[in-house]
Amino acid sequence: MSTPPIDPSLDHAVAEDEGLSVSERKTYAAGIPAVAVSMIRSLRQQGPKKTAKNLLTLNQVDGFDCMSCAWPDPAPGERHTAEFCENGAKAVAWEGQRAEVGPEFFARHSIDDLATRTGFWLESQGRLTHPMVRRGGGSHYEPISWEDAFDLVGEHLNALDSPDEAVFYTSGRASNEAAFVYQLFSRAYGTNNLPDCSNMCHESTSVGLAQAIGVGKGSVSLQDMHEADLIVISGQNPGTNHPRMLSALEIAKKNGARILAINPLREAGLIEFKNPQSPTGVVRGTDLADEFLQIRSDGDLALWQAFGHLLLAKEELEPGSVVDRDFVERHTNGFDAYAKHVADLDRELVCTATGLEWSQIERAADMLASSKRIINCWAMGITQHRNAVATIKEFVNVALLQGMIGKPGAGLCPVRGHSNVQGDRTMGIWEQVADEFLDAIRDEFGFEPPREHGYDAIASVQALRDGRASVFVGLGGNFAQAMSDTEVTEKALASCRLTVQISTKLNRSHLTAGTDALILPALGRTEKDLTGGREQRVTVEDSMSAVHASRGRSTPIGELLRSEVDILCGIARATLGEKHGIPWASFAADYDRIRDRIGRVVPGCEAYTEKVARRGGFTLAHPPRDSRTFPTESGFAEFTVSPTVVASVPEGRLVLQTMRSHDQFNTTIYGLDDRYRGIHNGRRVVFISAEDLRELGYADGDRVNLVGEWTDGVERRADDFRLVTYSTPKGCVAAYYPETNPLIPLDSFSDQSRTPTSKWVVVRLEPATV
Ligand SMILES: Nc1nc2c(c(=O)[nH]1)N[C@H]1C(S)=C(S)[C@@H](COP(=O)(O)OP(=O)(O)OC[C@H]3O[C@@H](n4cnc5c(=O)[nH]c(N)nc54)[C@H](O)[C@@H]3O)O[C@H]1N2
Ligand SMILES: Nc1nc2c(c(=O)[nH]1)N[C@H]1C(S)=C(S)[C@@H](COP(=O)(O)OP(=O)(O)OC[C@H]3O[C@@H](n4cnc5c(=O)[nH]c(N)nc54)[C@H](O)[C@@H]3O)O[C@H]1N2
Ligand SMILES: [Mo]
Repeated sequence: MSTPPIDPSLDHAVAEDEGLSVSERKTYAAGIPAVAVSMIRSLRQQGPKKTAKNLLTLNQVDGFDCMSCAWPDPAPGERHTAEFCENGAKAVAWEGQRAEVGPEFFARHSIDDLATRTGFWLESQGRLTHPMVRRGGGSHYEPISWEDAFDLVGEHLNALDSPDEAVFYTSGRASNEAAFVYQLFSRAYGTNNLPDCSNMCHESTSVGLAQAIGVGKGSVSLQDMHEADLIVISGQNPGTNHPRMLSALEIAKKNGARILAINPLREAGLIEFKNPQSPTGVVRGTDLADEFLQIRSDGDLALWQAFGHLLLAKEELEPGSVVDRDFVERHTNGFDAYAKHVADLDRELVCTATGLEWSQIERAADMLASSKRIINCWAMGITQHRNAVATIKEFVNVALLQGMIGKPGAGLCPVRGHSNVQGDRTMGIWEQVADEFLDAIRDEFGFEPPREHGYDAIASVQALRDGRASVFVGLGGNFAQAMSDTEVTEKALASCRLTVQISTKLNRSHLTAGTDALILPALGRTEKDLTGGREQRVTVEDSMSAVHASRGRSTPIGELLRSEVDILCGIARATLGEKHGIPWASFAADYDRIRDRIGRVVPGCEAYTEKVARRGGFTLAHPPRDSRTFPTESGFAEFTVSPTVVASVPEGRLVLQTMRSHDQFNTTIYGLDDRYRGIHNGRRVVFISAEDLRELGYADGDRVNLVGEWTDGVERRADDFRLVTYSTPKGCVAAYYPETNPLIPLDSFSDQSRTPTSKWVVVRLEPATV
C-alpha cells in the first residue's frame, strides 16, 4: 500500500545537503522558471489529469481556496484562468501526492526509527490514510477504528483532574466551520486553552492594532492596493511567501504607485517582478522598489520614529503640507505627547539602530510626505521581534499623522500567513477571547463557558513541561517544529499522557508522541468532502477580511479519511455525549447547521449561511476602514509613545533571523533549493556579510556550528552550517527555519504579544569539526 516517493530527487532526502551549491542571487521573482518548476513538480506528484483539475479550480469562485497563503483573490469577474502562483501550485501538488502512509508503512518503521529521519523525508513519504494509535508507550503506531480513537480521546479527557490540563492547538489552515466547532468543544469541555499558530506569527499585529485602532486586523482591500500612490513593504518577502501580491504591486505600479522596501535582505520579489500571467511581464520585468532601505535587524521602531520626526519637521516649515489636521483632531488621541517625543529624537541613535545614513532616511520620509494614498504592509520581519508591538504602533502613529486610515488607496496591511489564520481567530480560536464572545456562546448553547484566559503557545509548552497539562490535541500543523526551543517543546509533547494529531502528512509532531498517541488523517482543501452523504463546503477569511466558500473537487487519497469537522464532532460526542445538548452529529451531517450558529454567535457574521452562499462571499465590517470609527476604550485612534530602542549584541556575537526558503511552507519542505537566493540542493546555510566573515576570521564556504546565547546560561546548538557571503547588514545573519528553532529560547518572546523572537536570536559561530 505504501509506495516509495514519486519525485526521484526525494529519495536522497536523508543525505540532504551533500550536494549543496551556491550561485548568484536573483534580482527578479516569478518569471517563467517559476511556473515551469511548479508544473514539473505537480505532474510528478499528482499525474497530469489531477493536476489540471486541481490547478484550474484553485482560487476560482466555485473551487477551493489556496492553502498556501492568506493573500486575497480578485473580484469574481477579474480572475485569471490560472489564478495561482508557483508556491500555491507546489502546495496543491504536495497535498495531492499519490504515495500513501498507512498501516504497512508504520509496521515497517518504529517510532524511534522515524524519529531519526528529517522532516523533509517524513512528509515526502506521502499522505496519511488510516487512523493510527500508539498505546502505552509502545514502539509502533498501529491501526485503530475511528470510533475507538474517539473513545480513547474521550476517556483521557474525562479522566483529567481539570479541563485546563488539556491543550487544543490550531494551525491556520483549518476552516471556519472546523474552528468554530473546535473552540465550542473546548469551551463546552471547560477550558480556554486554545493556542494557535497566530501566537507565533501575527500576534504582535493583533495586539498592537487592537490597542491603537480598536481592531486587530488590516484596514485595506485589494482595490486599495491598486489605487495607492505609495506602498511600503517592511519585513516581508512577497516573492516567496505571497507571490500573488506581486500582481497587485504590478497593477499599482502601472497606476503610478511608488514602492519603498525595508528589509535587511534584497529579496528578489522586492526588486523586480516578471509576471508569468502576462505576456509582457515575462519579457520585460517590472522594477518594483523605487527605494530600498537595507535596515539592521529590529531597527524599524527607530526608523518609523524618525519618519514621524521628519514629517512633523516638514509640517512645521510648510503647515498643512503633511499632517491631516482634520483627521488628527476628529479621530485621534495623544498627538501632543507623540509630537513632543519624536521632536526630541536622537538622530545618532536612529542611525545606529537602523544602520542607515540619515540622508537615506530623509529620502524615504520625503516619499511619505509627498504621497496622498499610502499603504503600509508588513509580515514576520516585524512581528517576531522583542519590540514588535511597539514597532507596529509606530506604523499606526505615522498613518494617523497623515490620515491614512479609512480612505481609498490607503491603510494598514499586515499580510497574514496561513490561509485561514485570520478566520480561525474570528471564529473564537483564541485563548483570550472577549467576554462578549463567551456571552454569545452562553446565550446560544445554554452553558456557561470558562472565563479565565487559557494558555497561548508558550504557556502551553510551559504547562506540558511542568506537568500542569498532559493532553495535547493538534488541529493540523507541526507544533514540535514550529515552536521555539525545539528540545524543550519536543520533551514537553513527549511527556503527555495523550497526544492527538489531526493531520494530512507525517511530521515530527507525530514522533514526539505521548504515552498514548493518535494520528487522525484528515481530508485536505483540494479533496471532495462527502461527509453525511452530501457535498460539503467550508468557508475561510483572507488577510483583508473577505470571507468566502471553498470546495475541493478531487477524489480523496483514501477512503478512510474524514473531514476536520467530522473528526472534531466525533471527539466532542465521545467526550461530552449529550452534555449541554449540543448536536454534534447534526453539525457534521450538514455544515450549514454550523454556519447558522456562527451567524448567531460570531460578531459581524449575522446571516452567515446566506452571505457565504453568495458568489464571492462577503467582507467583514471593519469600523476604522469603513467609517473612521475606532472601537478603542477612548473611542479615538491612539497615538502612542515608545522609547527608542537600539537592540545590540555582545562583541563577537551575531543576530540571527530565521526565515523561509523558496521551497518550503513553514515546516513543510518541498525541496532543497532557494532559487532566488542562489542556494541549491541544501538548507544548512548561514547568510553572512563579507565584513563579518573577515572580522570573525572565516571564509565563504566554511562550515560552522551555531551556538545560541541567552540569559539563562544554557547553550543552545544547531550544528554544521555552511557560511554563504551575502548582502546583509553587518552583525545580522540569516538561516532557515525550522532547522534553527533549537536556538530560540522559550523565554525569548515579544513584549505583550508573547511571540517567539524568531527574527532576533543571539548566536556565536564555532568551527564545525566535520
Ligand atoms: N511559499 C510559502 N508561502 C508562505 C509561507 C511559507 O513558508 N512558504 N508561510 C506563510 C506564513 S504562516 C507566513 S506568516 C508568511 C511569512 O511571510 P514572510 O514574513 O515574508 O516570511 P519570512 O521568510 O519569515 O520573511 C521575513 C522577511 O523579513 C525580513 N526581516 C527580518 N528581520 C527584519 C527586520 O528586523 N526588519 C525588517 N524590516 N525586515 C526584516 C527578512 O529578511 C525576510 O525578507 O508567509 C506565508 N506564506
Ligand atoms: N524559527 C521560526 N519559527 C517559526 C516561524 C519563523 O519564521 N521562524 N514562523 C512561525 C509561523 S509565522 C507560523 S504560522 C508557524 C507555523 O506552524 P504550524 O501551522 O503548526 O506548522 P505548518 O508547518 O504549517 O504545519 C504543517 C503540517 O500541517 C499538516 N497539514 C497540512 N495541511 C493540512 C490540512 O489541510 N489539515 C490538517 N488537519 N492538517 C494539515 C501537515 O501534517 C503538515 O505536516 O511556525 C512558526 N515558527
Ligand atoms: Mo505564519
